[in-house]
Amino acid sequence: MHPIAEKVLARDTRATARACRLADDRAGDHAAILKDLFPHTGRAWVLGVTGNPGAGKSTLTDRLISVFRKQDRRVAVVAIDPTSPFTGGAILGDRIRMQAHFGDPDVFIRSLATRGALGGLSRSAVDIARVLDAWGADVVLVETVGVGQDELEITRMAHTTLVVVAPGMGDEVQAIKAGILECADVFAVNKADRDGADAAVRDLELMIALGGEVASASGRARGHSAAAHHARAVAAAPGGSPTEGPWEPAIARTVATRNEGVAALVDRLEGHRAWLFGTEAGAARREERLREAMHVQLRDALTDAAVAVLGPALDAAVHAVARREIDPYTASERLVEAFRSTGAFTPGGAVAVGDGP
Ligand SMILES: Nc1nc2c(ncn2[C@@H]2O[C@H](COP(=O)(O)OP(=O)(O)OP(=O)(O)O)[C@@H](O)[C@H]2O)c(=O)[nH]1
Ligand SMILES: [Mg+2]
Repeated sequence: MHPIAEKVLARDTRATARACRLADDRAGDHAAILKDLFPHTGRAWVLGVTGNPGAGKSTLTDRLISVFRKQDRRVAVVAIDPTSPFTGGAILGDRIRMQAHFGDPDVFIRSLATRGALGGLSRSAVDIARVLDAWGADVVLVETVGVGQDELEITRMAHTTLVVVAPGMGDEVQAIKAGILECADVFAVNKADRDGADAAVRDLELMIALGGEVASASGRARGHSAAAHHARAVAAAPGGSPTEGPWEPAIARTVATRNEGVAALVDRLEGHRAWLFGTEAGAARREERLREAMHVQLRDALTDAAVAVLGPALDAAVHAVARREIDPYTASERLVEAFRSTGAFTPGGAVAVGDGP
């Protein structure tokens, strides 16, 4: 086993930070380390926390850390700095807001800057969450701003996605626009000490109801049905056993700064976890997510392999398309043909993964 992987499993903080950095940079032995760690992952509950800049994600995350620590769970936080004009100082802000937990050996906080490369951020976040899972985190909180493509990919990797909404910020509308409903398992209407919280809750309830109807109409019952309501009520009940049926997003009101509503929020989150891990519908959801993740992994791996093999041919194709000598569709088809003919791609052999025939 790679020495860094060994140290991560021994809960060495410095080696864990190092492994995170290597995974983020895709540098050094990152692939070997991740492969060695993978068999030791799968225990952690990955909880995504997303929402608009300033909605209160970090303040709420800090409260959640406290709740989980009281339950003697190990907590890891991946705070993603989008380096956007709105949140230029997010890393510093996050550090300040979570500093109470910095000396705690059972809390690991890691900030992650956005990479330029397409999909780089979500790739890094997935890998770092795996490192922290192997480190022994019971809960991995992934805080990410907003609703861009990267963020949507990150919410797909989370088991449970918490969307933090603050009243009067236009969040609600934003949420609908970005299709965040697809990803939201629980909404926190934070800053409930401010005007507009009731309206935000109503908007979300309406949105969830409409989302359910649209989904039912298209055959993917995600329901506003009585059964779904029942499932939600039972699943969200503390100590109650989850019931089969689709998950309907739950809503909690919080005032993160005053630590109000946090227990109820945790109940909703735990309700989703119970549903995800305790029902057939939840198992189906997990398999669907895993399949999506495999597709992304495969796409990346295939692209890397093809680019490595086709380098000059790819450049030539780009130039030819730019000069309108060939259309991009035909060019892509020819590149795929060329890649196949190199033998780098051998359908029979290359897919022989797992138990075999
Ligand atoms: N009134 C009120 N203010 C809050 C509440 N929660 C957070 N805030 C304040 O809102 C501001 C932003 O909080 P953060 O927790 O940094 O928000 P964030 O979503 O993490 O922000 P970014 O990471 O920059 O996107 C801070 O000044 C908090 O003190 C709340 O429930 N009520
Ligand atoms: Mg923050």
